[in-house]
Amino acid sequence: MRTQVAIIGAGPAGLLLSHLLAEGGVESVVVETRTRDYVESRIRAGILEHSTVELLKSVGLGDRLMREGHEHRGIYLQWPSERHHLDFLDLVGRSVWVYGQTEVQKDLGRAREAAGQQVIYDVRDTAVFDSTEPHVTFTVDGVAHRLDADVVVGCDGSFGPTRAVVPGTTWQRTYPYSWLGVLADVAPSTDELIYAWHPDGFALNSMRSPTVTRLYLQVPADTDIAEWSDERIWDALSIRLGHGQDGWELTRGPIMEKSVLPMRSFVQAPMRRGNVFLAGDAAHIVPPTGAKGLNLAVADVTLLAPALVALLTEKDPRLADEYSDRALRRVWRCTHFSWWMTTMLHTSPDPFDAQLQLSQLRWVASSVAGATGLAENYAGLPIGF
Ligand code: RFL
Ligand code: PHB
Repeated sequence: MRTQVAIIGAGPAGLLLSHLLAEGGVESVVVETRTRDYVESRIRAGILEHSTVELLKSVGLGDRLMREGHEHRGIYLQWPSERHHLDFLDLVGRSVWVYGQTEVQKDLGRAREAAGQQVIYDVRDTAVFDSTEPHVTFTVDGVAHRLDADVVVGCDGSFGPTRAVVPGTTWQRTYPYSWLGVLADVAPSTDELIYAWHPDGFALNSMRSPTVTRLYLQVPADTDIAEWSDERIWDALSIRLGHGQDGWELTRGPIMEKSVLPMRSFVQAPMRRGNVFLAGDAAHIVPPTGAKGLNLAVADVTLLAPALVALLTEKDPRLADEYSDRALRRVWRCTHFSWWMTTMLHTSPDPFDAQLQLSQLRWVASSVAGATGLAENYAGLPIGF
């Protein structure tokens, strides 16, 4: 097989890149190790920042998002006995949208299908070769295939094989806690997300739709999910989110899914070697507290697609040469913001940290300068920042 751009991974980065390349007249083939059903149902991120929404709308992927997604003006920041609303629209003129990554994946999958685009699911043994003849090998049902391309892009997430062929410098930070995430079949108890600091640990009240709630609890990094019965989860959420405070109630319901998500910050640079590029989680991971992972993947491919179109159709390498440096500016901004939100909201064993965190929270919630800084980063800086 031969194509112009071989893309490894059919997550949001890979499928959106394929979509944007097709808009620019460049052909691509996507290979994905999981089945399409799996990719479209795995529960991950839920918040789209302003520039992600604008980009999806501008390339014909915004219809269902506008119909079924929910625009949020801001978030609530909370600590015991206080809840403050930060209104991003008032502060920075930009909002965010609640629209699950599962829905983004379905929209992208349908768009690729409608365009007759080749996405090969359920492949095994993917290997990436960077040389004067870049190519990818893989097997499908035990049969070996080779895909030759002008360029290979690794959109294969945090555990994919492409990162290893783009050697560089890595930076990382681990955190001594994880998130226990649950999806519950119950109407959200809040109109907008609640980020709650509590001495027992952080809690987040998010949502997916008017009937489905997404909630998270800070738990120790080595937590065994078997130790968390549904009742224990709801009890902890009620305490940390402030059930009963000022008449607010957390409504309980059947838990459809629960899992423990490790937290990590990771950046690898540069995001290119020769004809092989990296985008999304393949190059960087952020802890989910700033809701940035999916949005950063979108921002990367928004820069990479025009760079590859110029390289492959006009033989103009300038944007491709600038890609890694430009993408990394935003990556480091989001890495800092995600680390800052994480360390401000997750409790540590050191009581000194708690005082600093509460002071920081009071400042963010009461000062226009503090609130604007959070709003600007959360609602997202313009692409190319
Ligand atoms: P993805 O979505 O991980 O997609 C990578 C794709 O590459 C495939 N792949 C391969 N394909 C072919 N051959 C191979 N050898 C391959 N190895 C891997 C994978 O199957 C996959 O389909 O990366 P992408 O596109 O860069 O998108 C990034 C976002 O998905 C990610 O940043 C966010 O979802 C992060 N994230 C979350 N963010 C939030 O804001 N809130 C969350 O609750 C949240 N939950 C999560 C998450 C990420 C998770 N990961 C990566 C483990 C929960 C999890 C479990
Ligand atoms: C989610 O709904 O999954 C979600 C929302 C906000 C975050 C992280 C996850 O910061």
